[in-house]
Amino acid sequence: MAYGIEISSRIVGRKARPTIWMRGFGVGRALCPTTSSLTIALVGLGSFVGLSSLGAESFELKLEFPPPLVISTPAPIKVPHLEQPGMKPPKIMVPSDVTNVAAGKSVSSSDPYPILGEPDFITDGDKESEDGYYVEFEPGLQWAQVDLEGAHELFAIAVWHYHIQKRAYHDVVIQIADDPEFTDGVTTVFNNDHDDSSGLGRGSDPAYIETNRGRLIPVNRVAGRYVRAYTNGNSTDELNHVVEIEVFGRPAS
Ligand SMILES: [Ca+2]
Ligand SMILES: [Ca+2]
Repeated sequence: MAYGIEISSRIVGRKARPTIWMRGFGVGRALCPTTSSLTIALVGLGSFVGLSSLGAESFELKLEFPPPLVISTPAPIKVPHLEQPGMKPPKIMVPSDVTNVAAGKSVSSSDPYPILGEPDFITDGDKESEDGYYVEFEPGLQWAQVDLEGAHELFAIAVWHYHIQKRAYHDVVIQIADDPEFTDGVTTVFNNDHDDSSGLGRGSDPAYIETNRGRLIPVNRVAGRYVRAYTNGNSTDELNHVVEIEVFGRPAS
């Protein structure tokens, strides 16, 4: 596998910071994140029962991962309902016309002036987690919200919060809605707020340790235009971070 060095300049707060990293061109992503953020692997057709309604062609959704780079000092993770590390992600079959419809879309947030970064980092296709790649929101329950710019039929959502340290985020809640205020057609597709401290309702999903693989969440063909992702601090500090959100779907017919 050949390697190349790419040099770019990232904005950190108001300062431009040069960043150098290596990536594998052999199996890594191409240079255009909007076309390469999703890789779909062909799976033997007909080997999955109950998918005929998806159409003649269905594929297993495969995420593309940034390099596994854990460089921050370890910190205790004292979280109840913590999932065992190394759990396999769900296998999700999608029709062939499904793409990452969040790529390049506009992002708003509950914290209008992030401590670090810009909300648009969340849909820019970069999933590394070093300084300059994540948005940092103030303490408390915060959300970031992607506008898909039209109703879509959704099959999966993937979220990367911060993965250069092993940590778990509190009150991870992912919702889909028809309106930007989240009052119309709200569907919760992930909720690990076990004690309802968020006020969004008690969730039964487990807390989990962040890795470069993010979190892949199945969505059962929910229709909606907006995707909102909440957190309320993490096992290391009270701050909130998001590196990337991917939303896999197709325009609603
Ligand atoms: Ca990003
Ligand atoms: Ca909670």
